[in-house]
Amino acid sequence: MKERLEALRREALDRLEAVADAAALNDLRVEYLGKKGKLTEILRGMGGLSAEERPVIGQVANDVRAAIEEVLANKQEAFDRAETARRLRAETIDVTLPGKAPAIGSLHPLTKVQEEIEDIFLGMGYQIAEGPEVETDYFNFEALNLPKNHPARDMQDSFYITDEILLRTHTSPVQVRTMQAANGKTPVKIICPGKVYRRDDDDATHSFMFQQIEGLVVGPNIRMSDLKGTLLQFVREMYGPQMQIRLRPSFFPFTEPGAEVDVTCAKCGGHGCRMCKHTGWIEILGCGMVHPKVLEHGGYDPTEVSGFAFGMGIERIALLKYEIDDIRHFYSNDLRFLKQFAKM
Ligand code: 2NL
Repeated sequence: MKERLEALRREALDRLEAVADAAALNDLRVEYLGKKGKLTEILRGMGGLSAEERPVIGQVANDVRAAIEEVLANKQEAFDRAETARRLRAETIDVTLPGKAPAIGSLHPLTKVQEEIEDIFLGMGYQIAEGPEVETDYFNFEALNLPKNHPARDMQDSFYITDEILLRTHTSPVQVRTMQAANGKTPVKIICPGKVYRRDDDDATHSFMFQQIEGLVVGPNIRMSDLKGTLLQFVREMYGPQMQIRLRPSFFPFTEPGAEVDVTCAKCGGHGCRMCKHTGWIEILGCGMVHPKVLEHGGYDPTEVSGFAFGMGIERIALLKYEIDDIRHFYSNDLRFLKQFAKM
């Protein structure tokens, strides 16, 4: 039995010496040391040994097992080391390679123009006020001196939700809400940016939704000259110090008097061109002195305070600033269009 054990040791060690990979190593472990392995098979014959022989053979068997286990462990460690080295080589990254730049988005051109306008008025001491896009008939029309049956209130022109609730058609309701919240105190000096909705058919210059900024100043002795000076300052900061404005009489139900404001045509510098239809002027906004009835709805006594207001479409300001020919570019989300504003 001792000879069989020694032969087993030699055979096992020889084969372990030649083993090629970790899988083959494991096969040998099972073949020699496993529960149904060759060593166990030999030891099964120990029952037939005498009491003196048994510990001697037992000692040999343990030596053989230990010898095989030691070589198995050494081989296993060598294979593990080789595998780790192979993986490290395979997973090497060249940290000196140029990286892939992440795609960085940019603000929408309308957002940029809105922020630019906001900054100009913040610089003149205005506060920004916002309010709901779903409005009541009272705040959107009634309080702005557009009584029931006024043609501008035609159901066909607005998005009504119920008889009394609609999508706001201008940001003016925010201004009425702000006046009421001020509780008769002055000054009120705000701009109101936001989305407004009108039931227009979309074309190059109209959209059912557009973004408006309105301004409102209420206080004692607020005059038309304050309005004019404010708008001139705004236009020069927005378009350049050489710009001029002119006011033409106009009508809005919520102003008295009302006016439309033209600015020097940026394309020809006022000399006349196709863009300004050879007038030298481009219309950019509407304005006026706040109508006494609107002041009353705001909680003021129109014999004690006065106010001016103005309103502009952000799309129109942006179209002129960037010489864009169609308002629909702003809403189509074509990256070829939007990317042109990324670095501006
Ligand atoms: C335009 C013209 C305008 C106003 C808006 C206003 C608001 C109050 C009282 C009086 Cl609370 N007026 N807003 C005045 C004149 C013109 O907007 O072209 N918008 C796109």
